[in-house]
Amino acid sequence: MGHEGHGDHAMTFDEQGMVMNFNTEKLPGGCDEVSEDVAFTVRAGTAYAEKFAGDVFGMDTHELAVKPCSRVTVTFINEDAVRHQFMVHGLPKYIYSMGMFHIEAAGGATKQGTFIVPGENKTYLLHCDLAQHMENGMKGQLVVGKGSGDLTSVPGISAKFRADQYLSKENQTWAIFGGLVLAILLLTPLIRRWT
Ligand SMILES: [Cu+2]
Repeated sequence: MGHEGHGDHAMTFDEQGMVMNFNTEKLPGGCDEVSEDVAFTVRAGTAYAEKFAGDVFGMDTHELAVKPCSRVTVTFINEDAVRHQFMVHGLPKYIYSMGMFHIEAAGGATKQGTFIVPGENKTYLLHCDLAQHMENGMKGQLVVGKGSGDLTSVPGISAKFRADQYLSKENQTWAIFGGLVLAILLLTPLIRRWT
């Protein structure tokens, strides 16, 4: 089952899942050689979401940090019954089609893939792209070198971006009321001028 290749869509797939844009050889910009080989195990499972209020899906780690030009091997273990993905975005498109590296594991499956990161300091989005999985906890970041700043809404790393996460019902009511008062104050001089 499956096939391997070194074309534009380097990809393996079988009933356990798939790995897309794996790259063990092509050097991205800013790299004369692979700086080091690093290996991570990333586990996906609802159990890892329990410590983050409101999250449904989880990963046992939400941040991976590597040196520029590292060759990164990820073993992605899916402990849930549903499918999950380990997807990195923003990689150079001349090596990685659509700028991404992508592992997908069926329920209960383990898949492994390798890619080489560029030479610049940058923080890359990593997530599961299945509907609502990122919003419900499957978001992380890959920090290369010094990175380029934390992403928003990364569990355990940065604050939730959506305002409704920290505005209670009561506060929302006051916010709307405040907005109305402000609108009246601003409009009153205009109305006076017209009448
Ligand atoms: Cu998922």
